[in-house]
Amino acid sequence: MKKYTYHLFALLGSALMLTGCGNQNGKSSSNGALSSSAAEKVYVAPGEQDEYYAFMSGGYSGNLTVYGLPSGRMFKEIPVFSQFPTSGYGYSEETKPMLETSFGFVPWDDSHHPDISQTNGELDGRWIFLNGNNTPRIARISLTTFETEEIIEIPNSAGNHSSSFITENTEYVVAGTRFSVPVPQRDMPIDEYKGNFKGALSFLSVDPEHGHMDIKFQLMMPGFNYDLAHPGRNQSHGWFFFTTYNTEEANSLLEVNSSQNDKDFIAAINWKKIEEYVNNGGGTKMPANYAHNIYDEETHTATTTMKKEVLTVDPSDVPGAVYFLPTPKSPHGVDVDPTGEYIIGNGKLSADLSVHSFSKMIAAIEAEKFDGEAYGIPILKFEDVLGGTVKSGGLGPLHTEFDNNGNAYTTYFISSEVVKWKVGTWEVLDRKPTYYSVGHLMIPGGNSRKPYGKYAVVMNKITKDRYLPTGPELEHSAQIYDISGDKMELLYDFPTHGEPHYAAGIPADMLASNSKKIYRLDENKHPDAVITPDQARVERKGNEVHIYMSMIRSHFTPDNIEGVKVGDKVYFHITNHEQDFDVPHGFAMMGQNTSELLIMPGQTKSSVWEPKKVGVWPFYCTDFCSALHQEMQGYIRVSPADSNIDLSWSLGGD
Ligand code: K7E
Ligand code: CUA
Repeated sequence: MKKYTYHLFALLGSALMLTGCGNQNGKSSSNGALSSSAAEKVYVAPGEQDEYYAFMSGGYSGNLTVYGLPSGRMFKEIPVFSQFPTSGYGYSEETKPMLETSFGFVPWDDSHHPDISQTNGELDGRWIFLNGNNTPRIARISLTTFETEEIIEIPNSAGNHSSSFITENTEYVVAGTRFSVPVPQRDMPIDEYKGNFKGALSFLSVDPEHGHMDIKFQLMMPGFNYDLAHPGRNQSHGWFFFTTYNTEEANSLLEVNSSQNDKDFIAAINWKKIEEYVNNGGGTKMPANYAHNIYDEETHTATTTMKKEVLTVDPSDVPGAVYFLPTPKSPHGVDVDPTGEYIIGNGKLSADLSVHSFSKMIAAIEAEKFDGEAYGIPILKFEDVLGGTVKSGGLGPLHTEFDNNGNAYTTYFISSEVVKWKVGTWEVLDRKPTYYSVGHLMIPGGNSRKPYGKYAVVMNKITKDRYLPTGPELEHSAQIYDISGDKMELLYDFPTHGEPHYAAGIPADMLASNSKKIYRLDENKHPDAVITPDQARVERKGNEVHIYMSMIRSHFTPDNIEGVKVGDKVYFHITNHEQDFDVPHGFAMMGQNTSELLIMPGQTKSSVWEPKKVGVWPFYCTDFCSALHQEMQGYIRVSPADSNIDLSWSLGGD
């Protein structure tokens, strides 16, 4: 109670300080002088649940975090591209293949842009996709298990940043390269970049039933940097828009050399046209080598397939498929409004936002009004495609999202604010500071046909004084605004994990009821599962020892094992026999060069241990599972390599 009162005071204080007045809605509070409308709006009482899920990318954590809105409470960190000892992801034998690439095992990445699957341009809550920037990969995460189910590597790509955005019916998830590179990769002088490097924009088809991804084609674009992307929707469905910078094709000191041109481009890609071309046998198959990793929910096991070929398309072979829209000045984000008519280029070195009109673009294309070409790709005239300009007075626009009332919200990194403006009249309606230096913002459904415009969350790059200091390294900070009224109202600050770039939000009721509770033991198809008591055993195969073990409150079967020798490779295959929601058990072996495993009810996981020292070594359960959790333990006796002690084990009771 004391804590709660303190919390309210703190909220009240910050709300007063930042908005300048307390009860701006005139909504009288039941708690008298102690509460503010801001505090009430984010307060989710004990036992109550949030209205929205928010999925935030982890940036350099490589993962995805799940938050509740409006409370800002973090529910889960979903490991995606990084090994994660909390669950054993990337450490267990079943999940190690998820992190395989053509470079071998890469247990980390830099994740920026989550995007939730859509049907008819509306969120459908099946999957969420996430990009790995560094070693180009796209992941698909199930929104029933909240686990990573698939990761596909993107060949010919480097800095997979204009990713992972999806089309209106999740036909494709798109992966665009940030860095152009030699294609195929080869040993060549860097100063021969211009004209020789290529920028691959990959379109990955998504199987509508299982979500499995496959690279349908790669469009081999000129050697620019492809920064961000968004799909067309409604009338512009069938098109995809990518921002570019460094159209100068500079290869050093880009800070200066890539800002020479007054305008860079937004590339407009008619993917339907290219799809048709490819379906009719167009494109060139190119040798490639990339990993496709799929996690099977029935066997709880991932497998890696190395793929050897990719279909490439030269844009000049498909007339009418690609155009360039001049956009000032080194644009970063590109965002499409819910109607699909307006394409907003956020020129990070300009003060104004240039809004392109899709219908004007089509008219200019039909009239063939071009202003030259670049590498055979027609350039449209800036004035012909300009739908409007937002003169906001802000500096450094990065990203825009939309509400369901025809308003847009743009973040300004340099002036550290979020600006609300009217789509169509370009009139600035409101502006609020952010703390500090905002990157993306997120409105649930705010990049779909159907935004849920109640809250906006901004994700900031700099934290400084927002929280108690924690040494030089601070977590990043997000702010949540109520955007349901005419003016935005700052409600709350909350720390985020890693560096969230973009995020995706969805109404809680679209996911909560589908969330999986347990894995059914009778559906467990793991080849090493222990389903019946007689399957608990230990087997030696040469110098491999396989321990088939079950776990239930509060013991392991078997628990004591003898006959293991130094130099053996010991595999633990462990099945959790619980069939109750939220009763995981853990497993940790002393001296093992991996992490613990956290095993969900009905699930089987394996880990490997190479004992290096003679002795009797304990293992134990890492998750406090019952009053007798501390009793959930066992021993393994490790004998010298040349010992002749037979394998034996106890099944309890002896
Ligand atoms: Cu602007 Cu990677 Cu989308 Cu960071 S990106 S903010
Ligand atoms: Cu099982 Cu603790």
